[in-house]
Amino acid sequence: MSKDYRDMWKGLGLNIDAHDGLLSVLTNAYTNIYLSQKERPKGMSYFDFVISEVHGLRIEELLNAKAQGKKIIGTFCIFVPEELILAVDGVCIGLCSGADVGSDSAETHIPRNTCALIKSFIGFKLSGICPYVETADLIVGETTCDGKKKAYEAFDKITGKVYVMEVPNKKSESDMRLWKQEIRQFAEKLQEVASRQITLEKLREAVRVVNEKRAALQRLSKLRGSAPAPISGLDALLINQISFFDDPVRFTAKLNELCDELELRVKEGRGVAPAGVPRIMIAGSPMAIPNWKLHAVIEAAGAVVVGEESCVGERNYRTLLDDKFDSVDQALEMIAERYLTIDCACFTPNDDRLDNIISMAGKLRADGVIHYSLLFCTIYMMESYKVQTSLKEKEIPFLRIETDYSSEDMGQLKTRVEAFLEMIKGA
Ligand code: BJ8
Repeated sequence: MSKDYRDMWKGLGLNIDAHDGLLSVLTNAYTNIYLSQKERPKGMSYFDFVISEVHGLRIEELLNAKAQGKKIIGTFCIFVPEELILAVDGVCIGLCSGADVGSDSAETHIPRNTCALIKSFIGFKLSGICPYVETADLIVGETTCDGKKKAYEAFDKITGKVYVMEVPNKKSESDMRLWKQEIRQFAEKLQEVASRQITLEKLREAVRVVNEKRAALQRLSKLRGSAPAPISGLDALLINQISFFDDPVRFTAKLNELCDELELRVKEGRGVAPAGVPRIMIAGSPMAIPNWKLHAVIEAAGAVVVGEESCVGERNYRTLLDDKFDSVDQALEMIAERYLTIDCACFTPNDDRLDNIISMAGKLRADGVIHYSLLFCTIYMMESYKVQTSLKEKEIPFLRIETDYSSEDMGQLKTRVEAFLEMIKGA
């Protein structure tokens, strides 16, 4: 970290000893998993810097933004439209939920058999180690899975900042009506919290910024389809994770610079792993920062991860927002329509997701798909059976993994992944 931020953390009410412990674990994990990689693109140095300052400079930036009257809006789901947050001059931050932190305290509010992502965001808050939660003016939840829906009640009790958007579970006309209403209400809530009006001009600018960020992420995804892969899955995952909390304009510029470098690599036929190593695509539950577990196991076993069919991945940037609107009302309708194309497993039926997985596996030239569900994430665990059937029809090798954030099952995971890779190599 570039300087001592202790006073800032104390001012936010963090538990300094516990926070020091977290930072030291994170630094060690990052050094072992990330900095030990070979053939990393030079452009990754910016993203390394962002991680080194994740609780430092970025928090200072958020506090400066607050001092200028801007509001910090925390989110947990890609259904929350960043465009609307930017349109009230707000800052959109994906909150911490990817580490095994404070589980025991979390279990005093929610059941033991809850997915690690939910336990993590409650655990982070109860342990007093998340500066983002403390900085946020509003935390936006959503009625996607049952676990989150109910956990937000507990989270509101603990933080007093939660607002919940109702996401329908089907995509019929009446569901669309409900969702459009939710989008309008959310826009009103934001205007009230930020004491600013959403104007057509602001909305156009916000849509441009978010579309450009998503287009840069699409560009990265397309480059990963090259053989040999020009960037590791671990690095690409990190970039996707950072896209949720970095300044969007700066992030997009840095990602485009990195993509320029990767394009050169592709032209020269240079990759992070030799051509011919198994190319694996991951599908399923989101991998919130710092959840790097499965990618680390797969790439340590000699394969390369070429894509994530996940919210921290393709599901987040697959569709850009149509920017041809002439009024705020029309824009809100188009925002609602764009977001309801998201193929989260919370929908029934959700067959678009199956088509998207097949198409993605083809574009990325994946040799196999690993379906990843967090333990107790019922919706993705359930849907993995349909994914398996569709991939089988296309003769694409498939492996189902259910895990959490602990390291207890690392040995078992390693054995299963290695056996899967051997099967692919022998096919
Ligand atoms: S759009 S995937 S970000 S809801 S892992 S908490 S689903 S039990 S995160 Fe998600 Fe939005 Fe859907 Fe994406 Fe529940 Fe599963 Fe836990 Fe999950």
